[in-house]
Amino acid sequence: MAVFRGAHSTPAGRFAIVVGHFNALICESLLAGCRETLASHGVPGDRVDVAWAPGSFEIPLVARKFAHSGHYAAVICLGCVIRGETPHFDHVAGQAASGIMQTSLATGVPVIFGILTTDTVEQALNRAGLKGGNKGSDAALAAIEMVNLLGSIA
Ligand code: INI
Repeated sequence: MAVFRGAHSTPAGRFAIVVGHFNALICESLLAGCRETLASHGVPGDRVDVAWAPGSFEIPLVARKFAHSGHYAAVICLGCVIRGETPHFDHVAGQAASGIMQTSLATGVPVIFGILTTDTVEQALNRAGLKGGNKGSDAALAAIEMVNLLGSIA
């Protein structure tokens, strides 16, 4: 029996980050956490490309372009959708999640869901580093784990 488990060791390849600029301050914190965690795991800035999308709804299309290019080991999606701020929360959050999953399955490239979906700004701030945890950092770790896991299975 073989057991495959992705390590958090330095992965090969380039990484793309797609970040929404809606709720920009929170997204900047997610991006900083993501870049720091990539760097601390041996992925320097010159192996990372970043694209800014208008909002979370547009993130999957940009992620798809990166994933289709064949130039990236993983694509990390970062954004922030706050329920209290929009009556179409469910549409934006749901379509972002669904588009990210479709992109990953269609391309075979790990596309990581690092989009905060919260009820309040306070919850979003807490998950963007204010209280310690940073979902951008978690997303970077998930990307590293997936790249190493898929590499070990292949
Ligand atoms: N986009 C977000 O990323 N977060 C939000 O909270 C948000 N709100 O509140 O509406 C949001 N809307 C914009 C959306 O992602 C698209 O950019 C827009 O609908 C244009 O297609």
